Amino acid sequence: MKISVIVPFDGYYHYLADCLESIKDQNVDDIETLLIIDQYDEKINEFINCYQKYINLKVVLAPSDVNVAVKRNLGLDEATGDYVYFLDSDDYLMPGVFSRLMNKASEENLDLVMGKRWISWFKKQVFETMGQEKNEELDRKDKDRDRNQRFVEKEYDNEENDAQQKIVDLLIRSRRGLKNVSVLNILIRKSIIDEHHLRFCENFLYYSDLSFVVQLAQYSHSIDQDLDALYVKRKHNDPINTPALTQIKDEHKFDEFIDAYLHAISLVEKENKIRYYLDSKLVKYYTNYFAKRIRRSQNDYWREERFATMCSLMDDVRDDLLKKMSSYQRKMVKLAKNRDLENTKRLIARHLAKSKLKRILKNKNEFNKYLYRHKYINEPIEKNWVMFETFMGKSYADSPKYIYEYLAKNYPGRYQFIWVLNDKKAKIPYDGIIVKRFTRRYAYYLAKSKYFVFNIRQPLWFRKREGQVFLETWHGTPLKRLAFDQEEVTAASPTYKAQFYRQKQEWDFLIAANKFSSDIFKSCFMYTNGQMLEIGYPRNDLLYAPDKDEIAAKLKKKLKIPADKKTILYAPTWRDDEYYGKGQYKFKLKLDLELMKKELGQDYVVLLRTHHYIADKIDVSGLEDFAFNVSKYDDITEIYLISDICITDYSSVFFDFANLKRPMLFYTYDIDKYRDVLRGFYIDMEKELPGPLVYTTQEVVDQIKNIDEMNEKYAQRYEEFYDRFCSIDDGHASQRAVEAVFK
Ligand code: C2G
Repeated sequence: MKISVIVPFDGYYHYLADCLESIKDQNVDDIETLLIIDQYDEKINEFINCYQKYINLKVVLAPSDVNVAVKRNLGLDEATGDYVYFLDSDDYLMPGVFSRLMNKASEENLDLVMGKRWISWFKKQVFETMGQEKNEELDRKDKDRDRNQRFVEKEYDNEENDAQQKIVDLLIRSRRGLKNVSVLNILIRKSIIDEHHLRFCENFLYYSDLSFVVQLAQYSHSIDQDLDALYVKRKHNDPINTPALTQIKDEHKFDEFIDAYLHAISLVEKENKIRYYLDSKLVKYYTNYFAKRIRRSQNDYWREERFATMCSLMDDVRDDLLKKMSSYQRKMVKLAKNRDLENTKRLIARHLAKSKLKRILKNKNEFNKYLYRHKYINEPIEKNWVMFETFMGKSYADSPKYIYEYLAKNYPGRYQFIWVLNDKKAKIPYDGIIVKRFTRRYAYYLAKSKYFVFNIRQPLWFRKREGQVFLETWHGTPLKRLAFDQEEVTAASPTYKAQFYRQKQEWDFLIAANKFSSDIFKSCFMYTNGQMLEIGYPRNDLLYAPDKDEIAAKLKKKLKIPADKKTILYAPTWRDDEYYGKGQYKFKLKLDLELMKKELGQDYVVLLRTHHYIADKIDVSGLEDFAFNVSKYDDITEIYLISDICITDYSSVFFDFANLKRPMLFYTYDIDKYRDVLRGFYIDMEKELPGPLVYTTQEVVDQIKNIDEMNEKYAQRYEEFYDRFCSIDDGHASQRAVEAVFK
């Protein structure tokens, strides 16, 4: 039994490797892969040459710039298998898909065998290393997940009628909305396609699957599903630069959607159950999605021509279908049949208000957002209010702290300061008002302050008003690839590129500590809208303070660190793929503290400092006189002052610590994964860092025991590193920031 796998290539090369690799991993002989491309170029040739060694890969050249439907049809023209299978070039398969589907098809002599679709943001390598448990958790959370389960568990008998019901259930009914009716991950008996001359409708760019699937449902006689045959449908996490078809915002999509629906229903009798489910999905589309457009769209087109179109479609909705709908849906259809726009608008407003109220009552933050949007934002902006936030209100630290102190000291009485701090008992100098993040007062100050000094991104629901000024300080010179420079986002918030794009547009000023950062920020944040302040880091001003030694001595005392011991700071960063949830990352200490104490305890103590994303607590019990957990201490810059040596990994910590010209080591036990799978770096760590990369605690110990040798070895590199990354810092960056922003 032979399968023809039809892969229309969409031009995004970095997805293609996973796709072809996953076909190779299937380890099934009788497969031909038809890759339909619209041009030969060097890159595609490379792929072809590489994969032709492993799989039976045939390339079909399509005319340039044709849509998916044309490409799939070309694939069908060339297919010689007993079954065909559609796989998109940006998706990939888990091992065993073909053998599972083929076994089922041949054992039960089926026309169609479906697998399961699993929606994921992650590339193959990451998805595979996440483990079954994590994937299942993601699957449960994913709203778009395949809902076939309940139909698979449903009992069907073998009567023709029931077989037909099962086909319609699995192919159409189980999909969320008409737009998700799809040919993907189905083994399709080729003779059905040939006998009925099935082809994709080439007029459609976005919705060509619908009528093809409707015809499959009509002409097939048997179907089954194997939920272990996993097809990973990849969401693109850069909808700005590499959008998937579903992410493209196109004014004509609606018209095509309606045309595709009309085409699909023209293929079936009015009484056919396929029509029933298509209509049921159309009513849901109208009442759930289209209704919002009637209410909210700036464009009257939705209330005029498009409303008229929907009304005429609602005329044909059958009464037996309406009986199964909710009362809101029934009323909507009735009003549409009467062409009553005014009452439709009222009904939608009531319906949306009700669901909003439910949301608000469930969650206090929602109410605060509501006040922000509907009340506070209409009040005047207070032109001397300045709002500061670092690390989501977790600490009084980083550049906003130093800018605040400079402003408060040098312009007494001129400004009203608001600090976002989640700890109500926090104490800060000068007379800043403290507000907790996402509270009602937070929403109030967010709407009315004139100035903002934040070191991470602003909340997604913030809308900068005319007259407000946003200074983004960011929080480190970039080592790890960021935002749009990241090929893939592996972290817990994969939508972050799309969010970033909108948020960075509100930044009037962005601080870069050095030229290296400003060059990178332009590309990684696509930051061209505001003003780059290449002025050094305000947070590093303290490292040049004339009284820094006294400050250090006081802090050492306050933290009860023995004055006669030297200190080793260990400040690692977080790992993108190891998390409990958004902003809640795992961390397992890989330094052997017992060994360090045994070998170095005579002269040194260790300060342990986890990144603010880390939810795990480090256990130092039994080693209290050697290891001090300083993770809760607000400002790491102050900690630098009391650290004689710094051990870090891929954290921007080292760019700042280098200002002190003290020794550094890089404990990079997982560098290959971090660099090659998770992030990628902007510099070559092996060649450019001002200290050794070490991989075991023993190596850490050895380097520290021979610290003079190490310093000598890296002296030249340290100088170069300092010149490149620290030379603007001189203790006056806060002043420069204030002069640029608060003119
Ligand atoms: N930090 C800290 N303790 C750590 C690690 C980091 O206090 N153990 C602080 C430092 O000020 C550091 C900042 O958090 O500069 C950012 O941390 P990174 O480890 O560099 O990671 P990330 O938050 O991903 O920011 O351009 C910089 C990047 O965005 C990195």
